[in-house]
Amino acid sequence: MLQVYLDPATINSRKVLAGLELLGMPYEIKHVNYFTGAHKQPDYLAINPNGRLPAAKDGDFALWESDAILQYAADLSGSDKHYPKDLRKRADVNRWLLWEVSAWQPSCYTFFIENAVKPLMGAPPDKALLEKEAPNWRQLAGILDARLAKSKWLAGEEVTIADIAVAAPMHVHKRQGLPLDEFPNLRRWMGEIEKLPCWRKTQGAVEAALQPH
Ligand SMILES: N[C@@H](CCC(=O)N[C@@H](CS)C(=O)NCC(=O)O)C(=O)O
Repeated sequence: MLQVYLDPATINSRKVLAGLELLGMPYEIKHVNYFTGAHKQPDYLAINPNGRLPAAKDGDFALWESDAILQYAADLSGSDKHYPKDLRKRADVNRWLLWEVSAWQPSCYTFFIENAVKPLMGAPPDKALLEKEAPNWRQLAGILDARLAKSKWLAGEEVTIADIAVAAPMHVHKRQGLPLDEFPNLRRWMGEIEKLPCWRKTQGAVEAALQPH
């Protein structure tokens, strides 16, 4: 069984948890406490030398990068529905995964740290940083909004691992202070994500992990 090393509070951990649930892949959670810095300790660094969450192990095979974990799990599960095998459909999903990790996640991450994590640790958000990031976030959200005007899910009429990966960076969007209401298609899609059993099932762990530390 896949072992996943994570803290459900974090964006990329939530992504892996919800993705595995979507795929119906069994997994065992090894909790690594983000707030106490357990991801910087030698035992975790031996699995992921980046000292970042999450990571996974399948037997003696260790894997890090959350989207790579999702792709691996999807291929293990053989799900054509959630990770299509058709060349163009798969390229479309892969495109959103790469965009998420290179552009979308770094932007959402600023709002996550400043508005969701820092208050839990008794630190004030950096307002100047948030203001600086806001136009970039709006530009990226506009790209998603335009795409989501055309179909129910990011890659068409089926929910794929791309939807989970792109939703994860805004998984606590209210706490993050993200202006979703300015983007009706994005707002509609996030509502659909929040109704998915895989999302709902992993929400409790997120809320529990986001208590004051
Ligand atoms: N590209 C990596 C990013 C991993 C990452 O940045 N994880 C965050 C939590 S969401 C983390 O562990 N941050 C701790 C740190 O940077 O020290 C992935 O997708 O797995």
